[in-house]
Amino acid sequence: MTETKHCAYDFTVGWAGDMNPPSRTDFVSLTLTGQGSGIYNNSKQWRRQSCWRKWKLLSRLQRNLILFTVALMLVCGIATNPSVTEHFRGLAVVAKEEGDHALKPVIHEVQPELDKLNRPLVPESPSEKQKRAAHKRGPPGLQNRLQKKGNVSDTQVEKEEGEKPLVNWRVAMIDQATERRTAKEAANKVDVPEVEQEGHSHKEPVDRLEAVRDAFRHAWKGYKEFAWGKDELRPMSKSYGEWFGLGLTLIDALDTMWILNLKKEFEEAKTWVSTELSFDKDVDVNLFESTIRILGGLLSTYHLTGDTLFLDKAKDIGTRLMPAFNTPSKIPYSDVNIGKGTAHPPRWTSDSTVAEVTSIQLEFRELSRLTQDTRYQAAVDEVMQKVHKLEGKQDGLVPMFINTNSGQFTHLGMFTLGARADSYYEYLLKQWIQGGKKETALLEDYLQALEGVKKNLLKKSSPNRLTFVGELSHGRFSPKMDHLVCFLPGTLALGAHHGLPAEHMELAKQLMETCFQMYAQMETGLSPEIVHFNMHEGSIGDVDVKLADRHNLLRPETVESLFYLYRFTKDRKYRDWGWEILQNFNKYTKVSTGGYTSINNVRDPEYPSPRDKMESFFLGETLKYFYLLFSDDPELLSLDKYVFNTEAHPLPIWPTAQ
Ligand code: DMJ
Repeated sequence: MTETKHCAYDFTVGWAGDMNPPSRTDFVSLTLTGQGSGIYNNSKQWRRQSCWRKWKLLSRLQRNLILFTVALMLVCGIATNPSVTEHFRGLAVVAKEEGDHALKPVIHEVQPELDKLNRPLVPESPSEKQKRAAHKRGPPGLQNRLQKKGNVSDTQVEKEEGEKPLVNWRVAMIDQATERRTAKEAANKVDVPEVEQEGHSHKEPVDRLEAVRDAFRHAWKGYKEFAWGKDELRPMSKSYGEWFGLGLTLIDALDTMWILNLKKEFEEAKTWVSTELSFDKDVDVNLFESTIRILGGLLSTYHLTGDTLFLDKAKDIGTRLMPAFNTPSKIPYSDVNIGKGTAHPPRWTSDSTVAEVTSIQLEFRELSRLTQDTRYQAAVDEVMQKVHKLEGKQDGLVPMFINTNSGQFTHLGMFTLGARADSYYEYLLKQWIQGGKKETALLEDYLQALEGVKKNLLKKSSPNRLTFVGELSHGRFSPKMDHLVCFLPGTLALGAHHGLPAEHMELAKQLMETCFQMYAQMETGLSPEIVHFNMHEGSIGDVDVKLADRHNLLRPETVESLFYLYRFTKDRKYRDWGWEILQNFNKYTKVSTGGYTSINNVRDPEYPSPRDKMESFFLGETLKYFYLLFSDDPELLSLDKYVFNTEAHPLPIWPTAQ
């Protein structure tokens, strides 16, 4: 049977056999030829000839239309296939990146930065709000603190075991991006947290302590393979960076390994300390950094293990740092050459920062107690006594700089609890605790400073009324808060635990919430280095982050405070917040070939932009505080027996007899 249909289009389709040219070129002739026509010939050659003949019979317009339609269908097909679009986007970006900078990893999806900064200035529609809320980690409007199912760290650890060696860092990042996608997909499927649902099930199918140990092992794997004995791992380029040339990460991590019961790793590191570590080196080190990380790390490891190897090394480095105090004012220089025994300020100034000169006391005081050599303690006590009496404070708040010649504060009128002043406040309280709560000048300075904070720096954000600590510059308030300030909730809670007013604990809880929001309100669920809080009525969000402040250096302060708050309140939400943060570190900063990297952009979950550096404090502090937060054992470094230095190295509270 042959059937010819005519439609009002200039289009002809012939299925087989009979070639019926369209009677008019402005009609579509659809010719259906069935078996019953008796002329069915399906040989290949016949089909080719017949098609070609039909094609030749078409008018030019008809042929063009057919070609155009086929081309259109092809383009639509390609455009709607996600794997193909992904591929093309990737290629475009790789091509651009290779032109820009040959060492940048593949970006899977790049939107212009500004595009994302342009958050709506007008209120969003409810559906838009929902969409954005779904993208946020944690509680938009302080509600949804439930974490999603799908433990990325588990996936990655499993993967690592059977993992093929990756060819280069670029592949490593691709690998991470794939893991992120998989985790996201998994997370989207189940919204109810596996670990603790509302009402607090005490069943914990995910072993959080083990997850921290896994994270440590992963960080250590990178350090061991690519940076053994060096200061810092550069995990993306599988290399290392030197700062002092003293194995900084290894020393900073010693007591963490002991606490996490990673015996094999600890023994390897100890062997390196006993056979390789030498301080007899012509090298300039920063007094503060080497005191809190190296001296502090060695002292605490000595206390935990009882091994005098660490005490001997502590004494060696402590003694080599002492020339820093040979200044006209007795306020120490920032830098010391530990080989030559000389010290000097930075090249551009004779100032030291106040935090640096007032946050070395716990360590030197402990060194004196252990060695019975009073010189260490005498040097650092003198600094505290001088600072105690100095002019230039405002309600107990200290400026950020102090001159090593005159012994006076400089850059007067600027007050912060962030960079350059932070641990001054922390060490006032901790020295008082370390010394058995007898040194009342320290306590007075601490209490007065807290009054100064309340009076000058404490404000509430809009719209959610988060309590935050801003800064003061010549009487002008700035709603800027460094992530570093997040040590404060923990310190306040510690003070309250040691008998200071209960209102300190209340303030600690409020600030803890704020510090958590600095993570939860970011697209990666990781805090930026600095935030600015909104204070005007009608603000859409509480937190603004400037382009230059979007990095995350794997810092510990919020996790540290979560640990204190959990220890003292036993409120499990602090653990859940910490767990959320740990998972986001795993999601966005874990490098599959080993190690974790600091990142440039906490607002871009598609491309957080790795900085290729694992800071020693990630192992020394961040992972240690995670472990202590998840541990059920209050006797594991009891806060009635130990005080942690500002690098998370526990030192004993002195027995009251002393
Ligand atoms: C650490 O070295 C210490 O915690 C210090 O007090 C502040 N900076 C880093 C961590 O952020």
